[in-house]
Amino acid sequence: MILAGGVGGSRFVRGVRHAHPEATIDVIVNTADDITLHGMRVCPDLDTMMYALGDGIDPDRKWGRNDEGWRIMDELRTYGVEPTWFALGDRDVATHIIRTELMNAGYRLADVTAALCHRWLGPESKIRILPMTEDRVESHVVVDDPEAPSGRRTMHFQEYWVRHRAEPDALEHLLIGIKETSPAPGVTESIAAADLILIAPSNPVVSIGPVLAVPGIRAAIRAAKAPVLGVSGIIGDAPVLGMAHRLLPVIGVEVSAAGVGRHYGHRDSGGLLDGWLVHDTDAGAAEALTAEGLPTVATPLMMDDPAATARFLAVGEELVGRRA
Ligand code: FO1
Repeated sequence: MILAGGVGGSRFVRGVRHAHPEATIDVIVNTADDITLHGMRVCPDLDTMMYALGDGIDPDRKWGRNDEGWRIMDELRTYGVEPTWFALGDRDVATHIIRTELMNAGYRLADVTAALCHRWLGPESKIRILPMTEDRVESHVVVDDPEAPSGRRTMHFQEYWVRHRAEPDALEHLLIGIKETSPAPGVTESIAAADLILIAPSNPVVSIGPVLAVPGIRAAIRAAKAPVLGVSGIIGDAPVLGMAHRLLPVIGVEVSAAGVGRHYGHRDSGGLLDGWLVHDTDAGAAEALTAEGLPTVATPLMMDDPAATARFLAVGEELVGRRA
């Protein structure tokens, strides 16, 4: 069982699949990045996971469909319809239309996701992609805005991330609606039944943070019989992918592998982890965290290909006492 966001998460899942070709793998995916645009429900992390595992992802952008066209966006732009800063490709739009239609017809997001995955992963797939919740929850970011009456402005995470490229300093990260959410069907059952729980090297604030904030998920992980292994997405003082360094300070976490390891914490001291993997260059952090009681190993963490990911996963499994 894996907790994950989109780009880094899907790369990690491919490595886990490589390491365990026959295993049943449930992936619990962040949905707080989701957004409704042009009347369509868009679920970026679910789609990135689904397209990447189904070989339909654009290899350069790392989101959206490969062999994509942009005629719908061009047409919307010509009409002057906003937002034009969030690009929905023609092929990708088909996914959003189907999702929106099914949800409007009353189907739950988990069922819709399973239906979409039927195409991408096949009917016999042993990978199950589960949204963290069925309920609407959105990541918002608060920034300074001298022109706003309060001097601050709150915007959807996608506006902060895509439109503003995470450039303004984030003052706060809000998860709107999170308290009213509950885990999607299958999520807590999957956690309880897992024989290994993995926290992918995804953004700890906007990808893993929302999953853990769904009431019931954190407690289910703490109560699980399976060992919990986390993988740092921060190498040195920078994220391998994305812009986690722009948001970690907002939740008071140092931008380092040690900072994120302490943030997730050891299971015995109220945290989640039984083991933590950091990159080779963070050997000092591994020593410090191990001395503090969180078993940590430094090993090459680059996910250049699934085999490389599988290699560091084996190191982590050994650390938490589960051999492949
Ligand atoms: N990222 C961008 O940088 N620009 C875009 O226009 C954009 C559109 C988009 C459409 C569908 C989708 O599934 C993802 C998309 N992304 C885009 C990626 C997405 O904004 C983020 O990378 C994730 O939400 C962060 O995990």
